[in-house]
Amino acid sequence: HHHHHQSVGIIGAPFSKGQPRGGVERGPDLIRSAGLLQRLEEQGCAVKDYGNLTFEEVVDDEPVGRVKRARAVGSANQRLSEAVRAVKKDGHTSVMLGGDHSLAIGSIHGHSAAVGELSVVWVDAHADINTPLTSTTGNIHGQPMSYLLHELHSKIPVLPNFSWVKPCVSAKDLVYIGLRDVDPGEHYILKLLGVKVFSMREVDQLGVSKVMEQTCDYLSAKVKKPIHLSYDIDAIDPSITPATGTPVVGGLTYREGVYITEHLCQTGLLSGVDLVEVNPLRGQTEAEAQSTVSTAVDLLLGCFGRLREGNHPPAYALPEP
Ligand code: 6HN
Ligand code: MN
Ligand code: MN
Ligand code: MN
Repeated sequence: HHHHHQSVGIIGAPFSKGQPRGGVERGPDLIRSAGLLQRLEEQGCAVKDYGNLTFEEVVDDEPVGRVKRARAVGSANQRLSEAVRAVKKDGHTSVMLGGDHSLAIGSIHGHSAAVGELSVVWVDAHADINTPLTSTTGNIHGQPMSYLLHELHSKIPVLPNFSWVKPCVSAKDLVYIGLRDVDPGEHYILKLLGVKVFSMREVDQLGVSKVMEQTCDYLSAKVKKPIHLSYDIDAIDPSITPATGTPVVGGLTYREGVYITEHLCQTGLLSGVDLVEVNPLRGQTEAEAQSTVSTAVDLLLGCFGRLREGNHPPAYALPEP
């Protein structure tokens, strides 16, 4: 039985400066407009909306080496970290609606600051583990995991507005699912640190149910840590979720994508969730933007108890004639 009836605390993070494309800052409001809160309540969750964060204007945010807009990204994530920490202290499962994936820095940092050591499940076409020095694009949304891992601490240069970031995740507590566009430096890091990776090849080979079984066996081998799920919408195949900044062919089906959330929900360990990189301006048509947003909503509903077989409230009683 898996009726956890969790309480969910939602934080909107309309931020796009971890990458160059405008529009991703509209994600939080679009996902809310598609009915996320009502539908979570209908399936028995207590929901508190903490609203959207506001971010300070940063002037003269010149590149630091190759890294773009470090000051803005550092400062936004510091705010987000405090906000997620507060949501966790209030007793909710945190849901961070992005925004671009650089926001995982603050979301995971704040989550860990509140609850201690975490398991991280990163569902993405990309590994987002470039260091500022391996990145070829300079976009921080391709780098967040590098700032968070203890094992990479000595490889991270000092960046303005990043001094608050303390590594808080161990490589053995991280699992990737859905990878299919990994840079050479990232691939080297994944091998060097022995990170558990289920790329699309393993999804093909094993099927999503074995991938999730092995993910959870691996993560709970020693102690069961709270799980942080960082879900990049570009993990899903762009035929379903085209409205995103860095689409990659050959992704998860809608059903595989939802299955991942259902399985993690049933562990009872899901403690924080990110849903990032929904960018309505990257859709060719209104319908493409809509299918991307509605898939994002369905992934979040799956995280909080929605079952495809159907659900009913615990107190449901048949009407008497
Ligand atoms: N994302 N590996 C590329 C880079 O710029 O470092 C792509 C990153 C994509 C990031 O989708 O969150
Ligand atoms: Mn029950
Ligand atoms: Mn991605
Ligand atoms: Mn990503």
